[in-house]
Amino acid sequence: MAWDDLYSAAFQRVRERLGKVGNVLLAYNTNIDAIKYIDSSDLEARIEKVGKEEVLQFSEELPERITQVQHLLGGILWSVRRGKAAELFVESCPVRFYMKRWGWDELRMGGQVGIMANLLGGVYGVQVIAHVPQISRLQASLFKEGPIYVPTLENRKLKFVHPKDFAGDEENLIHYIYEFPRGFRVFDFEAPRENRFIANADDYNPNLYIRSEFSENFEEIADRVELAIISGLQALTKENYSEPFEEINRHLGILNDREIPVHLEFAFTPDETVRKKLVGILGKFTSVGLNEVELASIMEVMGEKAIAEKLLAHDPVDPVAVVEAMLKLADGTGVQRIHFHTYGYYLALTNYEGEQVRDALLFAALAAAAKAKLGDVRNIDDVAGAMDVPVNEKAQEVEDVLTGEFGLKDGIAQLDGYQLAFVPTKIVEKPKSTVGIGDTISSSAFIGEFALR
Ligand code: 8BR
Ligand code: 8BR
Ligand code: GLC
Repeated sequence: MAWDDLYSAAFQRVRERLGKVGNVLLAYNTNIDAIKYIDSSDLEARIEKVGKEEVLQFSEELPERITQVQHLLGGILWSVRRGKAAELFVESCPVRFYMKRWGWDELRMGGQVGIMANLLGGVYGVQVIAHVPQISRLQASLFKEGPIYVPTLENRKLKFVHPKDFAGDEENLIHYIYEFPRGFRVFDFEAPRENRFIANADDYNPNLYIRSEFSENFEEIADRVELAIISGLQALTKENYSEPFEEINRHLGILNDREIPVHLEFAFTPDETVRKKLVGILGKFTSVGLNEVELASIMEVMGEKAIAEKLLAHDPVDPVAVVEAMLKLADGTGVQRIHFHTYGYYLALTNYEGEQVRDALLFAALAAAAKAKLGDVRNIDDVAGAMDVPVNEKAQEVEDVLTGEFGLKDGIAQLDGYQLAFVPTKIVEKPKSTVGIGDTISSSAFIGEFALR
């Protein structure tokens, strides 16, 4: 069948059944994204002012965290030069103040939880319970209308309210997102791809702060949900991970006891100790979502250096290397579903069969194209509108390879003990922004699959 036909059939089916998806728990990271579309002469002037040589040095090698303006500008330049995303924690108050004065063009919902809550609750109409570490008035105002709830205590009784109805005004957790388009020029550098650099001025999410309403009532919260998506573990370090990991393990135990499928949105985890620990607990998750850099970084800590290198060597990413890596990860951890996404195509390896896996990926690709095009998906018609975006041409060679290697047909192949699902994605030529597309893809596919079951 032609991909366009598969796309429209999948969209219709998922749309009709979204109402059947039960409550979804989303934990743990929510923040405010202050998005600045950077201007090249402004950036050049700022770099000259604080010392070009030093800034250039940090654009060769990222500092571990931001303690001076040179780190901030160097980090932005690091991302521009490679067309790669990166995120660093801002420790210094003067740098936080510098960013505040530099300003932003747009305030948007941020963090995997916040972005997914607005998409699932605000667009798909699925009930969600979200963990929001700090509910400031600004943070609350960024939630869409819809069945989005946070737990609160009233006379020591647990209640669920929309974040806008949460009484109290807590801190603003701001992440400054510096976005640039493909071809963006600074000095002699030119961005090979659109992307962003994130400067994280937030003391809660990086430490995986968990609210007491959540930790003290987790059983009761788990009793109310049918699915869970976990994220936000990526910023932990070997210094601070052990306490949050204990709590997360407790939560996973409670969810596992109730047989609630749990998805982990992996996200780039720079600390190797934490990454290893994450791989170690992956078997407690039903599903995991990741991109090529994240998969390669996992292969590295699993001692598979050669596969890691292969994953980063080609554009589009070599699908045979991806399948090899996914099989290693599935066999090594017992995770039942691995959803891989990259520029141009997605793959899902599952230890169960069915076309719903592929159809959910198609639905996710439409949501991703809508997000890329508009920056924010406002309603389900925006997702339908993405049908007009053309299917990525480069994906044909990927499909041919998979057909030759594994006998792929209509995007589905059988491997020993697993099913492989493939879809070519729709690529928006000039995306509005890049932040949050990965979250849109993973949550739409996970929820879409359950809608179709
Ligand atoms: P994309 O360009 O496809 O978005 O992927 C780049 C990857 O590099 C992302 O997964 C990004 O998060 C990751 N990355 C690298 Br490399 N260094 C990083 C860092 N210091 N902090 C966060 N992410 C980083
Ligand atoms: P990560 O941030 O987790 O890497 O997710 C980004 C994903 O967004 C990519 O894997 C790619 O599939 C998708 N994407 C990007 Br980046 N740019 C896109 C575009 N212009 N149109 C559609 N999807 C895009
Ligand atoms: C990370 C960032 C957050 C951003 C999100 C998008 O969680 O910290 O600012 O909104 O990624 O995926």
